[in-house]
Amino acid sequence: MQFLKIWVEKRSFSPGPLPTLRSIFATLSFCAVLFLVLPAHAHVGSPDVYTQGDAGPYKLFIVVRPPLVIPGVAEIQVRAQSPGVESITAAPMLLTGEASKHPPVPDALTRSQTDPQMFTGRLWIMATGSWQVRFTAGGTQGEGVFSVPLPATAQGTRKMSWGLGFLLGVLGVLLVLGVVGMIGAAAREAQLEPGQKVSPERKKRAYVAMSVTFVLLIAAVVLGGMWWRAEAADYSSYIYKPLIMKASVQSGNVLDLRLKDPGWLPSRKLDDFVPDHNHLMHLYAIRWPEMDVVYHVHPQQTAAGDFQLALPDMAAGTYHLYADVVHANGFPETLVSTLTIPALHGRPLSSDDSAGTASPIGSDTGAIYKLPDGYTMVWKRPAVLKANAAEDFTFELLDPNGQPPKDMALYMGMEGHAAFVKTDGTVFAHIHPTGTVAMAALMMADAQNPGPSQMRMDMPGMDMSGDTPVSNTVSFPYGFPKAGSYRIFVQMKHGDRVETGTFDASVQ
Ligand SMILES: [Cu+2]
Repeated sequence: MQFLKIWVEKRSFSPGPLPTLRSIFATLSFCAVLFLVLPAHAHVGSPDVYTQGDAGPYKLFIVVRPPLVIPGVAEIQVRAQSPGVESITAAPMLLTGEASKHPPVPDALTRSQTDPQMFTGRLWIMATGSWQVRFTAGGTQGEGVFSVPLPATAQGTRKMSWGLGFLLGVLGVLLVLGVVGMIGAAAREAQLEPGQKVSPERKKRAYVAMSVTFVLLIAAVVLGGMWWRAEAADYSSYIYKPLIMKASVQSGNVLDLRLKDPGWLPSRKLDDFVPDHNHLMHLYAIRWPEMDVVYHVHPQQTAAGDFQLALPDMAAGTYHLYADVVHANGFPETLVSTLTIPALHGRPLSSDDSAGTASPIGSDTGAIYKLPDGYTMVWKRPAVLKANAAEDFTFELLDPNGQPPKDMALYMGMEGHAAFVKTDGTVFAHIHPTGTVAMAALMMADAQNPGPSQMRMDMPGMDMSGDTPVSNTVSFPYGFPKAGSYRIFVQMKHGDRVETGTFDASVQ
């Protein structure tokens, strides 16, 4: 199991030579008010984990909102979708390595007074790395366990607001002047009897004391500023930076994707990817800005940090590329690039590769999407879509007679795949019936759970056996990270054909 190396980096807040100052810095950084949001790992701009799965006999819908800074507090919401759940506990631990074998004492989640199916809690995540949260549900049908992978990284630096900075600045100046004044008064008058006059000698002594104090205080402020900036620079080197991906088309219409590490955790590698639902890399190419052509293809690794793909026929234009990979420790990343190409005549689509076309964004596609072969895909669309609200996005595929197709099939082991993409390009999330978690990471977490594997035939939308008939309805647990316009690409398979439905969503 040597390849299952962990990366956990002790952050600068771990005990160091200046524990007190460091803890003050940590506290201040939590208290600051504004923050900058930078790219999030696993998906783009969509760090929250939405997932559903079975803890033994109980079906759970889980939302984990990771902290913006590490160490930090992850917010947890669990909705029990089965009756009989009486208690849920949660324990954070690493996904791989020795530490994953020694779970900490779990925290009990709080059951809502008004909604007994709802449980909430908060968990400290102490270090950057590939984590999991192990949920144990207890109730009338006994106990069950479900573990959720949680990639934890510092995603940004909190910035102090102008108002708070100004207020603290004024208070600081008052503090310096106050101390100088007090030292001056002490040197001048402390040893005088009441009513005695101050001699010129004492006045002189007071001026000297005040000058020395002022110089010392200014030196302290300057040195403190230098220390603060050094700490901030040290911390910012731990803020997550995705691998850089450079895309080019080589002779023979071969797409070449070259990965480069911009520097982040020294332990991140370019050659430790593991397959996630059959492939090392899942690449979505979306024509931009129209978002009217989408490819879901699977480049092959040709060397460490190099992926290649013989391109299919492609329409001319600029494409946004989103490539999902998973490291050996279960840490997923989405790599982003753009590519501008003339019309290409390539190979026919084969294997798990698929493509779809739609009308350009701006013309709402509605809730019923008519596919070119007479089939339709229907979105059971809620009346209102709200940012950060956990939702089951449910889609149904119907044949030209409006009936469930008789030849429904799994597409890469699952009932469906969906990509949620914000029209301004700031959000991309590749989702499955199990939610936002990477399948490879979910399987690693599941393998460690006590008792029988939860990765069974009734895992939402998954069937490894191929025996059970595949449903023509698929649900994706997800929540839009912010308000705005999104396009959702949904893929389902019948026979040999992968259907790509396109839906537009306006989120409040
Ligand atoms: Cu997928």
